Amino acid sequence: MKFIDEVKITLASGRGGPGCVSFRRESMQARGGPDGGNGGKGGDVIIRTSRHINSLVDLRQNKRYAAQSGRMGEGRQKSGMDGEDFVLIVPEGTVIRNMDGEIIVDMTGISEYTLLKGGRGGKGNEFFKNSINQAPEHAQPGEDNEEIEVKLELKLIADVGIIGFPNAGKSTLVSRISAARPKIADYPFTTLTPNLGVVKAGDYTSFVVADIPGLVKGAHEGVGLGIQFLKHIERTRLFIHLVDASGLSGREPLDDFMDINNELKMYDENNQDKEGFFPLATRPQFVVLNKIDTLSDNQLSKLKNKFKDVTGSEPYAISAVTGKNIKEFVQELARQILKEEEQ
Ligand SMILES: Nc1nc2c(ncn2[C@@H]2O[C@H](COP(=O)(O)OP(=O)(O)OP(=O)(O)O)[C@@H](O)[C@H]2O)c(=O)[nH]1
Ligand SMILES: [Mg+2]
Repeated sequence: MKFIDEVKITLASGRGGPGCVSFRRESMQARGGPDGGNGGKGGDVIIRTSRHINSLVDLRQNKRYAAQSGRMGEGRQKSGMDGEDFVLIVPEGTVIRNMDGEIIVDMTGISEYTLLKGGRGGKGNEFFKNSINQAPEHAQPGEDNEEIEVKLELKLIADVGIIGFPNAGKSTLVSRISAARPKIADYPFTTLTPNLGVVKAGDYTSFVVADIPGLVKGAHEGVGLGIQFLKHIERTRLFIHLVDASGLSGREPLDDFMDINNELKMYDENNQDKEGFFPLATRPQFVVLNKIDTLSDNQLSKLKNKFKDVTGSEPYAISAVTGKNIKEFVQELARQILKEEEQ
């Protein structure tokens, strides 16, 4: 199944109902005083979040969603019925943009938002009665509705994003630390859509990691699967930068590390004008050497030093396959996430 995270729809509130022109019927009089009621109010378009849905797939069924219009007023001062609101249920974290790409509302931490107001009902002729004109023949039309075309965008709400070259072992790591079971294989571009995994670190702490398709040098120019998947981890607090330490790829682990960081910089440059954008290159990174089961102690310590010279601190060293150092790594990650949350 394709990962659906973007949908374009038109939303419309309801028009106001027209006011009514009516005159009382009285037994001895041909025409009594005006008694036309007001039109009903049109329904609003309300956006509401739900934790029970996690994709926008259901919204693909229709292109246009509309609230009901208000009904016309009636004689005997009876108001028309208000139109029913249209409630659009979206997953938490859905961002709604207009067609120029500007954010209208970000449904993160907001449970309900009135996007469009229904039109007001028109006044009936009774309203226009005064000492000069006691028999007004006119009523107001209902107010127009509002209509807008919007783009809904759902970003995965993950705390930690895993970045790295294809085949670095990102999916293996996710399957090792969470209940998620992404596809794992010994060739690049195994992961084609992002996967989320919930990691339990102790009885009361858990966090969400996102495994995204691997990046390669030139990704910002469309090489490999491109960098469109980075948008799924724009919101994460931290990155795990996973590096294949085995050397079996034929590339230098440190080159891989630098190449990916460079791609993040390019991504930032290309997106810096987007409203609400939060740059990736400066996000805290956990630098993690994976596949250390393939290295001797000596090789590993040399490699660690190379990284330390560049980053200023010693990288983590794990084996996603054998599980070496994974427990400690997860604990450290959880500590760091809690610290970020407190800030
Ligand atoms: N020896 C060894 N192999 C590993 C380790 N972790 C992952 N691998 C192997 O590396 C290969 C790629 O693993 P994946 O988890 O699919 O890699 P990925 O980073 O998700 O790759 P893409 O989805 O293509 O980006 C698989 O054959 C794994 O078994 C490790 O710690 N040690
Ligand atoms: Mg993968």
